[in-house]
Amino acid sequence: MFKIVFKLGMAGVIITGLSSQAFAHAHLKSSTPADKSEVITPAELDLTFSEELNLKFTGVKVTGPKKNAVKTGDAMLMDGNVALMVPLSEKLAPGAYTVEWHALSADGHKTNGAFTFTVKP
Ligand SMILES: [Cu+2]
Repeated sequence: MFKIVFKLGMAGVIITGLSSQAFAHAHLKSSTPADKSEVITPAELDLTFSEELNLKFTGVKVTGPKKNAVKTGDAMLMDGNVALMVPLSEKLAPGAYTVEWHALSADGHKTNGAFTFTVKP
């Protein structure tokens, strides 16, 4: 009996492994500010993904012109849970910013990436 359960378990692992290739994960479709854009100081970041997100395991790390970590407020999901809104707690000084994001989609897959924007003087 144990062997059968074990085999079924292994089959499940293999099927899960294969099917994860077939489904789209949460890819970043668009953001505000947009990648490589020049903007006036934004009050928030909006990231729109291709799939519904799990807020608990989705977030961003924002790095400023002096490699400083930028403070962010509590992120929330919008637009049917495909968009992540991250309020910025401080006014961003002019310069280049990098947003590194990580996401867990509702189908249980993790993705990550980054985009940059520049705050105009
Ligand atoms: Cu997926």
